[in-house]
Amino acid sequence: MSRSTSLFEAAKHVLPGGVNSPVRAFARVGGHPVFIKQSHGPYLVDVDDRQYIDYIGSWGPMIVGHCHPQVIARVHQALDQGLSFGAPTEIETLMANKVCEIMPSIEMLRMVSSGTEATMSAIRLARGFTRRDKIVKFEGCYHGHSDSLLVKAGSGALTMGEPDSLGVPASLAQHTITLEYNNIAEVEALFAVSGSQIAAVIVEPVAGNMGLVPPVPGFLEALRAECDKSGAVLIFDEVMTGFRVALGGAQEAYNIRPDLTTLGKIIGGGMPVGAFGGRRDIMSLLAPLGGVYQAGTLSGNPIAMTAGLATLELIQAPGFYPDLFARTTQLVQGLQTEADAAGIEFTTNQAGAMFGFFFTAPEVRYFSQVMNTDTARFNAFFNGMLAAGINLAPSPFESGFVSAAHTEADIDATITAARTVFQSL
Ligand code: HOZ
Repeated sequence: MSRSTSLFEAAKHVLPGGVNSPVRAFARVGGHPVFIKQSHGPYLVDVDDRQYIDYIGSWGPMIVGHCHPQVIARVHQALDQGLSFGAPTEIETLMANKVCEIMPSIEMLRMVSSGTEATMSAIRLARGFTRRDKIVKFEGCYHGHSDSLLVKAGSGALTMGEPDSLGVPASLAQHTITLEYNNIAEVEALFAVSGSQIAAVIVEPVAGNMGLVPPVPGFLEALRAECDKSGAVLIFDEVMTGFRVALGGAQEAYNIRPDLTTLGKIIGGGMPVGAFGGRRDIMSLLAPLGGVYQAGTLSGNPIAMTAGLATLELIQAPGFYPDLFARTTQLVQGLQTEADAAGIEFTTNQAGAMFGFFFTAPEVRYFSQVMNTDTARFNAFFNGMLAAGINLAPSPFESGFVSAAHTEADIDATITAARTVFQSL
């Protein structure tokens, strides 16, 4: 029995499903998760001393690669000063200034400890600002696990086959209206009837929790226009796409200015961090300035701020994004070529340094298409790649992430492994 297998058995006695986040349990793909003991650059090493080329990147944060020496050195320095003070520190302002500089739609920022906190708080703020209750989200988009947002959700919720969670009061879920992602007509029809009741539209501007699905031309523009007309707050959930699909996130890549933005992952450089920010008039309603309450013991934690700020400084290096995006394109094109050569129905999506792939022929733009892909084939591909030392997300409903540490040789090795696996399907 491998050490991973025995650790998983032990974990199941004390952790529900043996994990602290459902998708890690491999329920969707079968088999047992590998337990990781260390990482470096683009690689993970498991407890049985097997090395993997990693395309999860801790689900997005590790954009400069694992254990980047500059990030680690800065964190070591910060550790010597103390782990947490529960009082303001200078680095929180440095971080806020850096984010406002990179994303000009953000005029003020509040740091929190996770993406879920960021989206939950942004929704409360939008409701407080508009004095309205209803929110709009899109099927298959995932905005963390707060009650209002765990309705027809993506990511782990889809993995478990339960897009609606037990425990969410129906009286609360009724305020969440769910529309089809990329369906402009549906958005316009809803706002024509109910626009004046809607507090906020929250969207992953590039959907990353039903696989990767980019917005069709005009979709994000339509959201902006309808929010402008109705007075609803447009929230871009850029927890995944922030600093990932462009330095300035999807709002830069697609040139749409949201009212509020939620962030996580890269902004923490691998530490538990989230943030939300945006228009000064909206953010000014947040306690202690205004009547919308939000707080957190570890918010703005100095170690997390240090790891995040070090990462944000590294990604501003000239040439960082062109190289990263070229590597991602090399990967998706290589996978497509090998699938075609093996006669497998397969399609890929890419947004900057994020990618997705689906076992189906047509281009994927809608949630219903995602749900009609060949997930049995995905499972076989995933397990074949894992056996070959390639770590992909263990679900067809997640995205992949490339880091600046991935070399051309790493991508070539991945494509070579995929050739053999495709031929075996
Ligand atoms: N829900 C996140 C992925 N979309 C995080 C999964 C995890 O960390 O296990």
